[in-house]
Amino acid sequence: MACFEEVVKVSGKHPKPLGLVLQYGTAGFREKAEQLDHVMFRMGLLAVLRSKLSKCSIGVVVTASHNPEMDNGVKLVDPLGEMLAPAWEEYATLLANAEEQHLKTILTNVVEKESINMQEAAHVILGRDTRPSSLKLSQAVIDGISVLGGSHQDYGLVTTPQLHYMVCCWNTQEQYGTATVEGYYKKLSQAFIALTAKACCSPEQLNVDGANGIGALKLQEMEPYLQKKLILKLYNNGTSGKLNHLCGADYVKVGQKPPQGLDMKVNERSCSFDGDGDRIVYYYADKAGQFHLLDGDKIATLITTFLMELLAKVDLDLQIAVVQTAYANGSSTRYIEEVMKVPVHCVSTGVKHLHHKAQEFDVGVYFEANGHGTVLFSKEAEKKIRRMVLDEKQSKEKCDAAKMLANTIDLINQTVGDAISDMLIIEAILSIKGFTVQQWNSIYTDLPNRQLKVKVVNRQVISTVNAGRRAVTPPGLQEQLDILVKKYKLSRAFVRPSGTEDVVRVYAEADTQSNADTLAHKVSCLVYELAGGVGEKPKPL
Ligand code: G16
Repeated sequence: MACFEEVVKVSGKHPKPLGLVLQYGTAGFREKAEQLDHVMFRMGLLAVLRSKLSKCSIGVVVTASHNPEMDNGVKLVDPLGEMLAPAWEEYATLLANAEEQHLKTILTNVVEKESINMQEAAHVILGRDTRPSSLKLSQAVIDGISVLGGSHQDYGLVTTPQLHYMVCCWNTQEQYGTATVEGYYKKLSQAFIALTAKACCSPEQLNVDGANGIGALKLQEMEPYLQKKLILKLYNNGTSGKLNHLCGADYVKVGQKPPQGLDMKVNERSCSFDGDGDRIVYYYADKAGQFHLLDGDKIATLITTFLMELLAKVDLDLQIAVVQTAYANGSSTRYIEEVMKVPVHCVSTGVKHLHHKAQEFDVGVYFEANGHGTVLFSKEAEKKIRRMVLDEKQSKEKCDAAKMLANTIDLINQTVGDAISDMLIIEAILSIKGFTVQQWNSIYTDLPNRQLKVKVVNRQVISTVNAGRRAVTPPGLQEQLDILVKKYKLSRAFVRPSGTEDVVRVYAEADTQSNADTLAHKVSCLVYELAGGVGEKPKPL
């Protein structure tokens, strides 16, 4: 194909480091920023092909989210704001790893396999996080888009979920919302104000740790639209600290401790965003100084409780379900299934898997324990709810409940987990129910747990089945892990290779914190010994 000759020429400006092999992982490519220029260029190319095929705008986000500042990454966003289709993840990996001389062949194969009409127009929507490397890398994406004749709209600095929202707005002719950052602020803040109009109490100040990232910038921009209906105190806003360093949702969740730089008074509720604003966790410290974390599982439980109450009132026969991953605390799963009587489904780590599963229900609530999640309403469910709002024959109670559900639908970013949107829905629920963060926390008690990371030579030597809960390789690992787990009460543990960092993740829970810590440490040692650990052997906690 003639246009690919030009691609090969321009590709010379974005050379692939010889022998570098990367994989489209849990959330796209993640690597040290200096290794990614060629990947960005090639993802620009791929986005154009995907856009030609779908006849829709395709999104590209330059971010490495929770990873350290020196990393970067890229992921493609499909027409309705969802994650890229799995078959295309494979194309992305092939394209990223192709040596220069094979680039043309790989592109031609994709075009032929997918029967892409190269005469179609292509449009790509671009956004990036605040990493110092992101601007230059997004320019490489634009080079890729341009060389294949695609047009683009660069939204510049936006949170990842804002970019997902824009893609959905573009492809629904703005039925989902206005495709501007202001449109996003207006849509969410109007829904928040309407939803909380009859709230029984106005909540006290909320501390927000912005992870020194884009979420902090965007929350500051949004604040005026909230018309003082929510009082926020922003910390780690990026003016001095480093992105995700000693702060942010991942630091708080994994370390089970508050971020640095946040002044937390006794019992005051606080929350942390991650580096690209798609995750959120809440927490507080009690009088005794004990830290209490309200993670994605607690968020899912709060939101599901609220939705169940409204769904019971509207009585529309809508099926609700919760989707979690192996990291979900055992107590949360038990509470949702046994006390709330809501079905729970467990899928592999990665929002793409949760999102997909949640689409099967009228109302699908999905949250990873790390605070990444949202709620999906099927088109049919949304229609029924909106119809009830306008139906004058219905009782006032039904109508009011339907209105609250409709406002909830508008407040939730249904394209992907969104820290800002999730924060607003949580704050709305707390004020409508008159709940303190302590009351929310007491819905159920988490089983003590610990997450650790182990460095190995090649993390792909560990492969897993059953949504990441059982390791099939290396031989013997799972059997020995099972023996360890049996030694502790209420215990569970698993290992899996991370899809975003060069580590193996270890998760353990047990009846006491000390047992969870010991189990996690012993499992880490197993991984170190059987999966080729590098550096020092894991030390006890
Ligand atoms: C990404 C994904 C999440 C996933 C997390 C960790 O989060 O979007 O779904 O839970 O990585 O994945 P892994 O354990 O495979 O490293 P983020 O916030 O970094 O985009």
